[in-house]
Amino acid sequence: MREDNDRQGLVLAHHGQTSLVESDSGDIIRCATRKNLPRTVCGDQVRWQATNPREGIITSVLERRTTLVRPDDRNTRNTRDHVIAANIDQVVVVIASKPSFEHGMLDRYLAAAELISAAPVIVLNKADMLDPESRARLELRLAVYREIGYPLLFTSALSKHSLVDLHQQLKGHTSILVGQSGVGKSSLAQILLPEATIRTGSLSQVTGLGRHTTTVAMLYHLPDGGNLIDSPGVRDFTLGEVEAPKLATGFREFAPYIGHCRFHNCRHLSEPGCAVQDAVRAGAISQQRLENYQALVGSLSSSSFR
Ligand SMILES: Nc1nc2c(ncn2[C@@H]2O[C@H](COP(=O)(O)OP(=O)(O)OP(=O)(O)O)[C@@H](O)[C@H]2O)c(=O)[nH]1
Ligand SMILES: [Mg+2]
Ligand SMILES: [Zn+2]
Repeated sequence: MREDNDRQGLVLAHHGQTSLVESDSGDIIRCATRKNLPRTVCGDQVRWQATNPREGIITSVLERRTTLVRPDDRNTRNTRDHVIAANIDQVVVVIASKPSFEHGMLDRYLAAAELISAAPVIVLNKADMLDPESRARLELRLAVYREIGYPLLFTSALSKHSLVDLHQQLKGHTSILVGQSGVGKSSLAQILLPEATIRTGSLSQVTGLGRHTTTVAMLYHLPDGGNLIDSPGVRDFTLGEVEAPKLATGFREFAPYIGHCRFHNCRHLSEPGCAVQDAVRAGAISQQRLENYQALVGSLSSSSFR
């Protein structure tokens, strides 16, 4: 419902009942949300009305071009999916040698980005901690992603110079930094956004893991154009309910083979005449990527496959 004194705004962050809205004139306004509206998220375009000079109320949320969603743990009673951010066009998956990463989670993030048609970028941060040998090992482990066309950047928050390519990659886009807690998302954001004050936190000495320092996703404007969203780290990232044929489109190198399997509803698990499995045998698709895809199919409830 559009009202005459409504103004346009951009949600920079959402916390509790309050959204931080940037007005069309660049002011930051604390806004409540009118009842019966969906919960606003970082990156939402909204219409709002002032209630006093620094406060207002959101009256409508404009249609979202994309949403990055993290489904809630199915083992808990809370089954509501959690929208992390809206209107993003690039997903920057940050990984590090410490805390270490596993390919399954990386592939789940990449698939999630593909499924919302956001461009994935892989950033291996804390490159300063790698000796030449471990760097070479990591390059080899990650080579498959370069081969299938994903930008793969090695960065270090200790060296501004190492961020030149990332800086270029972010220009003009609305990107979100995602990944495990403690990999250095906020540290990278702080260098890219020298005007901002962004909290970072050390790893736990006991577990070697991050301490979940960032608690809400926050959108910042990049000095050279574009937006960067710093998001809270996760322990794990799972995909929501996706049907197998759709899930396969989250693995971009499968594309030339999809539609060439013997069975039109092939799930590329162990069906005979599967073109994707043939491509793995022929060395055109990495075995590990197929296995990660298959693990994902297995982890989603059977009811979601039709
Ligand atoms: N050596 C080194 N340490 C880094 C680098 N980037 C971040 N760190 C350190 O790693 C720790 C975690 O950094 P954060 O930027 O808070 O990590 P985060 O990914 O934002 O973590 P959450 O907000 O919990 O998700 C801090 O102690 C940083 O100083 C890097 O490139 N090299
Ligand atoms: Mg952080
Ligand atoms: Zn198949």
